[in-house]
Amino acid sequence: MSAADISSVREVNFDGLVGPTHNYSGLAVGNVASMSHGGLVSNPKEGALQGLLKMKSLMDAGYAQGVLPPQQRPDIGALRDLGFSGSNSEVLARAALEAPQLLRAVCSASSMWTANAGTITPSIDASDNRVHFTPANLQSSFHRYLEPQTTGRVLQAIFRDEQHFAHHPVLPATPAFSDEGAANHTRLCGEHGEPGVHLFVYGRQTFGDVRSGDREPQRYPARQTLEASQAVARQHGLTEAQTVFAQQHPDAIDAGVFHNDVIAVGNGPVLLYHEMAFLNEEGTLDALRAKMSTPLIPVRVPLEAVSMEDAVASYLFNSQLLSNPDGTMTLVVPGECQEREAVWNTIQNHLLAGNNPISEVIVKDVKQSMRNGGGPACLRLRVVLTDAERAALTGRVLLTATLYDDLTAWVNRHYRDRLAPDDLADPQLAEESLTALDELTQLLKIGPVYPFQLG
Ligand code: SUG
Repeated sequence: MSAADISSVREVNFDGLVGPTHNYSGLAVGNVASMSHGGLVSNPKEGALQGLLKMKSLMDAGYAQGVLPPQQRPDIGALRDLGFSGSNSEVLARAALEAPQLLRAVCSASSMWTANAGTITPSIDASDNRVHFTPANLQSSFHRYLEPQTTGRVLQAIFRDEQHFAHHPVLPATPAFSDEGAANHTRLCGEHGEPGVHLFVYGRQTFGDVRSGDREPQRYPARQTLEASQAVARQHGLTEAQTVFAQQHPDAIDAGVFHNDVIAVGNGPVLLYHEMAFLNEEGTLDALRAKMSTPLIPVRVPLEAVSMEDAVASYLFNSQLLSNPDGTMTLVVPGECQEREAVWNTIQNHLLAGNNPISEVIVKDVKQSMRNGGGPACLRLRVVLTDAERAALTGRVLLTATLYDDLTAWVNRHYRDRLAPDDLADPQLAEESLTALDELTQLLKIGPVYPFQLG
């Protein structure tokens, strides 16, 4: 690629829209926020508007912003597969009575966290010069296992042009290949248009050498396996020289770090991470240094500056780290970082004042999502695209002022501002959700991506 081509390459952050059934059901084991907020009343309208505002302000600041639709919930088809029958209202009523935990699972709006939608390899790193996609199987939890089929359809609808985009199958949805997508994958490079090294972080290993028990988490599940990460790298044609596989620190998982993006974030040559992120910190950095063609800029936050409790509660590391044209970087942090003194001090005195490209901090309120354990970085899927690839996208998915206005009006028209766990069996909610998504597919011009079931 010529210098001009390299600079035409941009990272597009595709944020997931918060769906109309966004609620607090405490479904995610090992995710402290989700577990502790189960049972609260949610505000789906506020959640969706908070997400849209985040997208709008980043677009206004000059960053390329995309949007991905939510999935159809409640997933009545999943309840039918589990033996509930009758009309849609009957299915919902029976599930509410006989298996309320299943009803809650099929109502989760978890597809908003698009960092778990899949793993993406930019064309610059692929031998066939196409962008590669693998939807994550999310088999660790039932409510998220319901996502990959529709995720695959959405990705294939938007990234449809076969000349530019290649889609791979979801990995086998079994514990050995447990995959949670880009939340455990970081691409390190010079500029986005230069070749990158792919850091895959996993929590456990299934085959091969048996690891001693104390090197795996004891309290909470490890959601990513080495075997899954290796399979994704293989699908995308990434070579040994382009990949580093590192084990996440098991103590971090046990402290509530259920994805690597809760304890580390990378962008360009910068890797911002907490001391407890990797089991073998030095080995991981050395492996990256050996493979990268540009010097790695590690920004390490020690335990004495930010405790694990502060890291998990504030989601400091679930920030978006964005490149600016002048070579500096902007860190987009959730509002919760301001509420913890140690975290805020670290941002001011260590990150901003330190010898690294981070020169600005933007604070965003995504509280509705945060209460379910989803910060700014969970809400976005990064796709590095050339000019030609951006031009080849299908649908109206790159945010503009008009699309923002349309989406905001759409949310205001269709979303409730109050949803309690007991409301989930309301057949009216299912109808509202369906009507909203039907309209959304027309608004985004992405064609039929939902397996719509009407009553
Ligand atoms: O998988 N929460 C999600 C949060 C995902 C955050 N993503 C990243 N770190 N990239 C999860 O734990 C809670 C849903 C509920 O309880 O309804 C939930 O699934």
